[in-house]
Amino acid sequence: MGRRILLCGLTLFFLCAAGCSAGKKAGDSGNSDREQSELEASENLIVVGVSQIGAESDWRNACTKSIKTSLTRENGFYLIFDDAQQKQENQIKAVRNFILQEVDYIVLCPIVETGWDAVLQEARDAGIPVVVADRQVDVDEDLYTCWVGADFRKEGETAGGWLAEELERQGREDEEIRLVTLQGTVGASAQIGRTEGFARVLKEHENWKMLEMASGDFTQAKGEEVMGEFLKKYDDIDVVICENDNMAFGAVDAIKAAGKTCGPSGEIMVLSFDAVSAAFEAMIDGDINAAFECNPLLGPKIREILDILSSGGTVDKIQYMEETYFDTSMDLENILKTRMY
Ligand code: GYE
Repeated sequence: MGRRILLCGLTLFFLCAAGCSAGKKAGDSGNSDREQSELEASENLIVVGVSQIGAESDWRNACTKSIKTSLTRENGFYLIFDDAQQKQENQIKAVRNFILQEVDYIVLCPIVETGWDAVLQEARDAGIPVVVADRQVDVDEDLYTCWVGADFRKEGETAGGWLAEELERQGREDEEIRLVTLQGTVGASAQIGRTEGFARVLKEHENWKMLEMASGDFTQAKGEEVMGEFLKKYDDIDVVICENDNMAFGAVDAIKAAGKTCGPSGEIMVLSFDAVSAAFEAMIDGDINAAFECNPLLGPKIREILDILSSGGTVDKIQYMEETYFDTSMDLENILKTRMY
C-alpha cells in the first residue's frame, strides 16, 4: 500500500530530475539505470516512517543511530525518518505525513504519554500498524500494535535500592540525607517511571528528605541551570538524582562552578540514568557515583518486530529491554571497552 504513493513520489522526483533535459529517454543519463533499479528495489522494501523525539541527549543519538543502521535498504526497509526537535506537535505532523504517504508501518518514539488518541486513531483508520518505541503512550491499547522500551519504574527503584545500600556501606543509614532531583521532560514515561520508582524507596526511608524536584528536560544545559538554582537555595545537598546522564553532566558542572565537590569522594553524590559512554568516563573521573542503565539500542528489536509483522506473524504487546547498573566499585575501564553507546 505505502509503496504506491511513495513510488509515485519517487517517480515524480525522478521525472522532474530527468525532465530538466527535455526529451531524454530512460537510459540516456548515467543515473537513470540506477534510478530505475532503485525504483524496482523499493517495490520490495518495507516502507517505515519513524518519528523520533529529537537529539536532546547522548541516549537519543544512540537510539537514532541504532534505528537508522537497522532499518536499512540492505535489511529490506525504506526508512522515512523525522526528527521532531522535542515538540509533540511536530511528531503529530510527522505521523499525519506518514499516513498520507501510505507507509507500511509507523514507529513512534513519543515525547510524552498523553495527546496521541486522535492521530493514532487516524493511523488505525488508515490500516497502518504503529510500533511505539522507548517511551509509552497513554491511549486505548487497540491503537498501537506493540511497545518496546525500558522498565523506567524498575530503573528508579534500582537507583533507590543502590542508594540505600551505599549509605549503609558508609555507615550513614540513620543520618538525615538531603536530596534533589533533576527530572526529565515532564509527562515523559522516562520521567514518570524513574520519579515514581525512586519515590517508592524514598517512602521507606524517613531520614531521606527530598528538598525539591524540577525538570531539566533531559538536556545538559537545563540540568546545569536547574542544579545551579538548587545549589543557591540549599547549601547542604547530599545527593542529586539525575533522570538522565546529560543532566548529570550539567549538574557536575554546576556543582564544580559552585565550588563544591561530587562523586564517591566528594560532598554530593550524583546518581544518573542511561549509562552512556560519557557517564562511564565521568564515573572513572570520580564525578558520578552510579549510572542506572537504559538501553537505547532499540533498532534491532524494531527490525525484528517489523519483519515478524510483515510476514504475517504476531508479536508480544509489551517488550522490555534488558538492563543493569554500574558504579565506581566496578572495573569500569574494562567494561567501557565493551559498551556500544
Ligand atoms: O533517558 C534520555 C532521553 O526516553 C529513555 O530520553 C529515554 C530518555 C533517556 O533524552 O537520555
